[in-house]
Parts: sequence; structure tokens; C-alpha cells
Amino acid sequence: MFGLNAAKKAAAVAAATAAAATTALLAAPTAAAAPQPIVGGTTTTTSAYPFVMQITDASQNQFCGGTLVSPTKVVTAAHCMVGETTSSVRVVGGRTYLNGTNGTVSRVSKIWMHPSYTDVSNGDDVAVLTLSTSMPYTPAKYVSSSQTSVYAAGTTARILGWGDTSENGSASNQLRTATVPTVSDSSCASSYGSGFVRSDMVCAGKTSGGVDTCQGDSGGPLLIGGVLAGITSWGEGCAQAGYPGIYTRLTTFSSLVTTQVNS
Ligand code: 4AZ
Repeated sequence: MFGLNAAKKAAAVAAATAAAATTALLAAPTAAAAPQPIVGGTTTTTSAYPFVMQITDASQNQFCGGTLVSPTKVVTAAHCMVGETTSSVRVVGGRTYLNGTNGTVSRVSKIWMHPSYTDVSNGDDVAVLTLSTSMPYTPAKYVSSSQTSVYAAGTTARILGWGDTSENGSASNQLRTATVPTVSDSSCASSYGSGFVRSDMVCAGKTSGGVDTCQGDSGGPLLIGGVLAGITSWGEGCAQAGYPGIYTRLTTFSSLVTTQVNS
């Protein structure tokens, strides 16, 4: 629909120029709200958010995010795993910078994608990776299926990732974070029409835009009250007024995720 699968591949290439992009942003702080990564966020570290994982190719070029939910299980987006195999991906923990070489790199022994996943606009955008090597980092808790009230409109949610710092921009070398309010399902349906599947998706973003996830943030966490409640999935561009970001509604998939975590 919005070319997202192509976008995640582009993110890996964009990583190479991340340092240059950071310099450019610092040089352009103006009244017109200089774009800041994620879009509209601040830098942070994997020490502050130890469960935030880079999903990379075999050369450790990041193309998506993920969330550690047990020492050997990572929740990410199904759309991040399209065309991938257990030998093509790695999970990197404890690495704040895309150009770092520190942290823990694990191979993946199993990729579980939601069996009904077809396209982000049809929902079911959830995957669970099983790691070959345990991550020595504190996992995140994730919502249970009964906790549907966490998404009440206007609730503050936190987004994290190494994705583009502006629409059609380039990736952030350093992990970024921002907060965005959840948006009501009726409002999100007004923006996205039938592309917004209420059972499977939740929207978050300011009405005026300016703060959002973007290409390369996909698969990463949406935290509510510090608990994993969503997975960065898709949206119309990045940080546009009237088009909030769309996240996988994790309560719908909690039980399926738990089955995978315990498998
Ligand atoms: C992407 O392509 C993507 N603004 C992620 C998040 C959003 C848009 C695109 C939401 O990975």
C-alpha cells in the first residue's frame, strides 16, 4: 500500500550515511521545527532501554527494531521478516549506535510470523524470533490479552528506534525515543479508512504531526506505562498532520505471542 517492504530494505542502506545525517541535523535548528529522530524525539541508549534490539542482516546492517521479551525471544513485525530466513537475519542487543560493534549478536533459530499475515494494511503484523544465543539484558513485559484499556485515547506511549529522522530522510546512528498520545479508533479510521483494522491496530501521534516513527523503526516497541503494547507497523509517510503512526495492537496477539515465547 505505502511501499513499506521496500522501505525496510532501504533503511539498511541508509544506515551507512547516518553519521553525516546527524551532522546535517545539528547544523539546521530553525523555527520551522528541525526534523529530529525518530521524528521529533531525543537520543537515548540501550542501557536505558535494554530490551530494544536491532534486527539486522547477516552483515549487521540494521533494517528493523525488535523487543526482547525473554532471554531468547524477540517480538517484531511480520512485515520485517518478509523474504528473510533464519540464516539471513541477526539480532543485536546492547548496541546504542548503528556503527557500534559492541553488545551481543545472536543468530536466529526460528522465525514465527503470524500465519495470516499478508500485508500491513490487513493487520496480523507480528512475528516472534527465537535466538540461538541468550541476550544478557532485562526483557520487557508485554500486555496480556485482557489489558485492552491501555489504549484509551490520549494515553502517553513511548516509541523507540533507529529509523529515519524525517520522511524520506536517513537513519539515526543513535537510538532515539519520543512520546506520542494514542489516538481513538474512530479518529484513526477517519484518516486511514479500511486500511485501519480496529481489532489488529492502534494509532498514536499528535494531531498536528511532528512526532512519529518512520522507515527503519518498524518492528520496534510502542510502550505504554513501560510495558510493550504495540509494534511499529506502518502509516502514511512520517509525522504528517492527520496521519498518526499505526502499531500492531498487541493485546489481540498476546496469547499467540505467549505460545511462541513458551515454545
Ligand atoms: C516504515 O516504513 C514505517 N509513520 C514505519 C512507521 C511509519 C511509517 C513507515 C509510521 O517502516
